[in-house]
Amino acid sequence: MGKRLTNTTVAQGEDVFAVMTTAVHTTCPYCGVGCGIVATPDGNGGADIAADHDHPANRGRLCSKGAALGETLSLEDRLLHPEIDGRRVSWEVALDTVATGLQRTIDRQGPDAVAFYVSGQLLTEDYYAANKLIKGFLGTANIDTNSRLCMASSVAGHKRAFGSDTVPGLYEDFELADLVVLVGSNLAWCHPVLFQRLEAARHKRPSMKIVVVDPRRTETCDIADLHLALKPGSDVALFNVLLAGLADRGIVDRGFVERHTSGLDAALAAARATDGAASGLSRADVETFVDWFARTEKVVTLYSQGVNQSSAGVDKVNALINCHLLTGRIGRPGMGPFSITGQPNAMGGREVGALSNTLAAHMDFSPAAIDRVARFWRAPRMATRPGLKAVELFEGVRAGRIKAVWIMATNPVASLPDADAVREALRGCELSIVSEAIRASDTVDACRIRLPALAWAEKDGTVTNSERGISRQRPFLPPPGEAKQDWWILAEVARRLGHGEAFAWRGIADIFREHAALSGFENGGRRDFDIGACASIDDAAYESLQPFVWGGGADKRFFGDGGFFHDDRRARFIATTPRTPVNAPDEERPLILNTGRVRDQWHTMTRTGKSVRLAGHRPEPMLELHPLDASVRGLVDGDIAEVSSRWGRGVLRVHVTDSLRIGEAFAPMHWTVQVSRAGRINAAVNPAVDPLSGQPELKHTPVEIRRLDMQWHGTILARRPIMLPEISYWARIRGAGYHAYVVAGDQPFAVAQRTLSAAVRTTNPGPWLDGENGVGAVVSDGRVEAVLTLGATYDVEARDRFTPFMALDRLTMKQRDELLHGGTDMHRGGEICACFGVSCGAVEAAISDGATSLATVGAMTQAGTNCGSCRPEIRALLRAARHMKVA
Ligand SMILES: Nc1nc2c(c(=O)[nH]1)N[C@H]1C(S)=C(S)[C@@H](COP(=O)(O)OP(=O)(O)OC[C@H]3O[C@@H](n4cnc5c(=O)[nH]c(N)nc54)[C@H](O)[C@@H]3O)O[C@H]1N2
Ligand SMILES: Nc1nc2c(c(=O)[nH]1)N[C@H]1C(S)=C(S)[C@@H](COP(=O)(O)OP(=O)(O)OC[C@H]3O[C@@H](n4cnc5c(=O)[nH]c(N)nc54)[C@H](O)[C@@H]3O)O[C@H]1N2
Ligand code: SF4
Ligand SMILES: [Mo]
Repeated sequence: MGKRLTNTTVAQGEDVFAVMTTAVHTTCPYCGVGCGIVATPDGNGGADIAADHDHPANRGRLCSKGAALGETLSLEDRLLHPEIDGRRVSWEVALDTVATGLQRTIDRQGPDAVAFYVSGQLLTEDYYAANKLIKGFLGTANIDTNSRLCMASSVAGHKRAFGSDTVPGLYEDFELADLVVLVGSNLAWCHPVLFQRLEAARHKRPSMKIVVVDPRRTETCDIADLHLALKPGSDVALFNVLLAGLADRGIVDRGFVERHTSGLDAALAAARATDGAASGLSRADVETFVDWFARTEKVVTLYSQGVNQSSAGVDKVNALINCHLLTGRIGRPGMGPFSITGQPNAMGGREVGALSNTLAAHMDFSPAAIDRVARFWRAPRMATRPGLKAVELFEGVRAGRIKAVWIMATNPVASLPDADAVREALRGCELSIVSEAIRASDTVDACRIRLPALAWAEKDGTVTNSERGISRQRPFLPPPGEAKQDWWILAEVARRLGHGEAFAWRGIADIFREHAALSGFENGGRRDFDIGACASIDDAAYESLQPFVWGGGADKRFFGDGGFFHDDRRARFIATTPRTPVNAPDEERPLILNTGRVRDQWHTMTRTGKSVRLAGHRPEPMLELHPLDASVRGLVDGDIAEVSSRWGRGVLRVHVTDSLRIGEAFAPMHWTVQVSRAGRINAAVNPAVDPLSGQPELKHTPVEIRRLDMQWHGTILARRPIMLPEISYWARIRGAGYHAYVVAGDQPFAVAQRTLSAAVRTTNPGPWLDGENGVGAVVSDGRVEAVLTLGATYDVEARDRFTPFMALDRLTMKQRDELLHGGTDMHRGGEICACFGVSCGAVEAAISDGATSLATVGAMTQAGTNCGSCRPEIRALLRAARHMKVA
């Protein structure tokens, strides 16, 4: 359990902790599923975290990340006071500096020299405040959100098809469907609770079919009846073939098409002209897919970043929506296209209009809407045209067109493509401001003015999940240090700029009511988003607000009977033509780098990176490669390799796997400079964008990969952090009461031994003991302070072998000998179950002792019996064991 260190400015903190011990119903701060959580503070700065059994999104379920939230609450890494140029300042000074800086920039260069870069991890009320300030009062729409990297293509695709950015369906549609098509979604790892719901539904109704469309064989494929490992980027070709195939078989809902749509002929002509071979799939597999789709009325097509993060992202979205329009399978139980959102409040961001090309309350920059919003806000300086999109926004900063940039709740130096250029842009910017919860991140390091923000456990407001469900996030811990909620910071700056009246909210409920009122303002059913009824709720009703889904008819779905939001109320078929990605592989860079997520880390690891139990699943930044691509490059599992592109490079640990297609590599997006020297893969990632949505092509970068010759590999476990010398590769891993480092380098072995042991001893003093096989340790008063092991090859199990010793307060002589001989064998194979800390080795042992199912493995080891996120991996081990037996 994470403990809060109280500090001087939380003088009253002890008392506050003492009163805050009742259970609070709140919402998970991670993914867009939006699970309900019950948090019970322990009176000591920590809290017990449990699933909310009554929340409609999860009904008692949580995934490994949600279940580990209690481990992320400690304050040691938090930004607790405002800072300017590394010096602590008062809020007065910080806010005055921000306000005068923004004003001076606007006076000299005009409002377009100012930009905000915000996030789907802001609460709706914070998000609303940021958008109102810049678009209504500073006079520019240069506000974009990290959701540009996440679902901008879906927004654009929805608008083209429906005339509005509407997600038509509900989560229960996955359970009601007879065919679920998952396109570019690793649901098992990225939306685990929905995956569990899907799994449970299919268990109940085994006739239900699941198709996964993803170039990689992911854990999600574990429950797939058909995995279509298409060529990356070729989704439009596949869905065009589907559209033509459906039309040819006469699977057309003529009534729906005639009454509610237009544009079918052009779309069908484009589909018929498509070369199906472009997807690289076998004819038979495509035929099966078309057949199943044709034969099944209840189809849901769920899609995510494999669709959105593409230079053809919007076309991919429309190509798949076309198939649902043709068959009239939309907005009815168990049917429809479903864009699953990533962040907890990606949908709230859409509602407040925080993309640079949208206005508040699902409005656009049409003259009527600009006028309407300006009147509602009584805005003195309304933005009148769209602003810059994320990638261009930071190009603007780098080129000096933008002189002042304010970043809130996102880490662009790690998460934007061509990330070195982003860092350079921020370092060269006159006025770089960051509102952040933590003290050290790649972005915080690059910004001059740092404003401490409240984090999940402390902040108050609402979020909207992927099914349009609005839930409250409620504080259950007192505000630490001088940290403030984002809306307050914005309102204080607004007041200093002379707009006090428009930002004179007394509290969070005031903002929510204003946001709700705007959604209903002059709406009359012309805009999908209308929660105008909430404009009059009182503070008590806001406080006790229960989760609710906005919009749709009685059954909460949109478009089952037409009613689209184009002026003629018809949906549009969009003619889509496959095209090759903007930057294609060539001789120099023949491989395609795909990037994405792993099960137990969240984005740039500022929170999940604090959890010991989440550290075990994927401890290092792994570069996955197909065996053939590895062997021609002389690479084997565990090697260190450099990935290089036109934009930059990364250095990662190689993992060879046939779950990838030949010619492709995969790297996780999570590692930053804080946790790995060169694991920050976005330094290499392609900044090309979709021409309509501006969403970057994060899944498709031409790269070359080469083996780096390492003279030595090593592992360090140390109670206190180490300042490592310059070496080729390192990654830091969280342990219980210690820090672990895996290291590798190209200097001579003896040099490494000397410099690394010196680095260890600088912060972990005590008597040094030399062991065997390259092991050395600092053991003081019988307790291990640090242990270092170096060898010529990568020893993947070293960390597991030494971990048990760090839990001991005093070593026996036997344990000391064991340590110096190279550790113990208890934890072989890394962790599989984060909830109970069960290793792969332990699961394999249970299997060889006779476990044959999830249930028996669970009974013998506890693995998989809590959150269930590891069940696909346990099943894979069971399958592997069965294959071994057969073979
Ligand atoms: N554990 C965890 N969960 C998360 C997050 C996290 O950081 N960690 N982040 C959240 C956020 S913000 C988001 S946006 C979601 C993302 O959730 P997902 O979109 O499910 O996750 P990704 O791993 O980014 O990408 C999904 C898949 O797209 C595939 N793909 C790549 N190229 C193509 C292609 O051309 N076509 C197709 N069809 N597929 C392709 C990749 O191989 C990958 O398996 O996850 C959310 N949930
Ligand atoms: N290569 C590659 N890159 C990607 C992706 C990919 O698939 N591949 N996916 C993209 C996607 S979909 C996304 S969503 C982005 C995510 O990328 P980011 O948004 O950059 O990632 P996070 O680590 O979630 O950053 C959130 C930051 O906000 C801080 N924070 C948390 N709560 C608060 C708060 O209440 N207020 C303030 N002010 N700060 C807070 C956290 O400490 C953290 O530093 O990454 C994108 N980048
Ligand atoms: S699925 Fe996991 S990460 Fe997503 S909201 Fe639920 S508990 Fe949080
Ligand atoms: Mo995302």
